[in-house]
Amino acid sequence: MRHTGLVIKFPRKPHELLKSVTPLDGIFTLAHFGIPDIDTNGSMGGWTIEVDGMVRRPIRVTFDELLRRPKRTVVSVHECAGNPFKPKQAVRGVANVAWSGVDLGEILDEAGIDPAARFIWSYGVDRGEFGKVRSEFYWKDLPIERVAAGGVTLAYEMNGERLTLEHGAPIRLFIPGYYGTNCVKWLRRITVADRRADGPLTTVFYNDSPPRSRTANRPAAPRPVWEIAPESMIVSPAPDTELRAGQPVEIWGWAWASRGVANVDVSFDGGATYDSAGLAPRQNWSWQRFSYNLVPDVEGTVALASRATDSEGVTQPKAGARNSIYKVSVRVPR
Ligand SMILES: Nc1nc2c(c(=O)[nH]1)N[C@H]1C(S)=C(S)[C@@H](COP(=O)(O)O)O[C@H]1N2
Ligand SMILES: [Mo]
Repeated sequence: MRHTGLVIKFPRKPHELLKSVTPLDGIFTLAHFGIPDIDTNGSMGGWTIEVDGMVRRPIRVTFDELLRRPKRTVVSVHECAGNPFKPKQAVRGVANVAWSGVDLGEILDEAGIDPAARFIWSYGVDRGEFGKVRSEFYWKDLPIERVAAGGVTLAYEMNGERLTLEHGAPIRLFIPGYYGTNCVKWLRRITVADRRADGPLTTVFYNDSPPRSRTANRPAAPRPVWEIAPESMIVSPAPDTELRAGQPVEIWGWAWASRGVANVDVSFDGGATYDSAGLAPRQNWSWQRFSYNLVPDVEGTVALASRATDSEGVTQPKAGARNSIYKVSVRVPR
């Protein structure tokens, strides 16, 4: 390993995420065991990905072969679920990225999936200790239906540039609508299985406790940290901006959710009351711009907040969740 131990490059602040597609130098990075020692100066053309498990015909694809296949691009939100030991903490490590590569579904079709298969496991080459648990690989899973729904990519480009080592060169998995933790970097192997992956990253870490139920006589199963919950962020005005009473100002930001955002509400009293904002439709799996024209009519400190609701009516909690409502306080001097 080139750097061992947890590597974190912190995300930009919400008010710095001004562009719809986040420039590469503004994208956060996370690696649990460090950055593996891969020679990215060479061509890496011989890097192979094994496809095995419940398939008719196990195959291996080299990086060179992937480059010759049809290139697909998907613009999608990329969000870190945050510290697995603090699942209720909102970290807001998020970016919007154009991912290019080969559709995983096309590769799996060639291998031929056994009808009894239910999950896709993916392995990175990195290994090490995280949270006092040793892992032989970074390995994760996703339900097979998610691949069928489209957009799941063996990605080798971000924003039209070859992947850098920290982001998973030469190839990583990208699953639009799923938290970053599932998007395995330095991808080496795809295994088709009939059960969830059995490594620490899918059993010990990254499972949310089930919602409490007083009626169930059996504890509900924990929920894998897969789909991105509805979330929104005010980009402008930035915290502590001085607004002028009577002067119109645009409150705008980004909203996203695995299923797409249906509406965004904005509050000027710290979340006590809300008014509906304008919302752009979703393109691809991208985040969506919301906007509200405010004419400040009170003086003092104003707590702005935004709240996204997805297409099934699920909305952001006030506090105590990774997708808690984000507030920005601004000043209206007298
Ligand atoms: N192989 C491997 N893949 C990984 C990780 C890792 O530690 N090892 N971390 C995951 C987590 S938690 C996140 S949030 C994303 C971060 O991707 P990025 O560094 O390209 O932004 O990678 C994911 N894929
Ligand atoms: Mo993450």
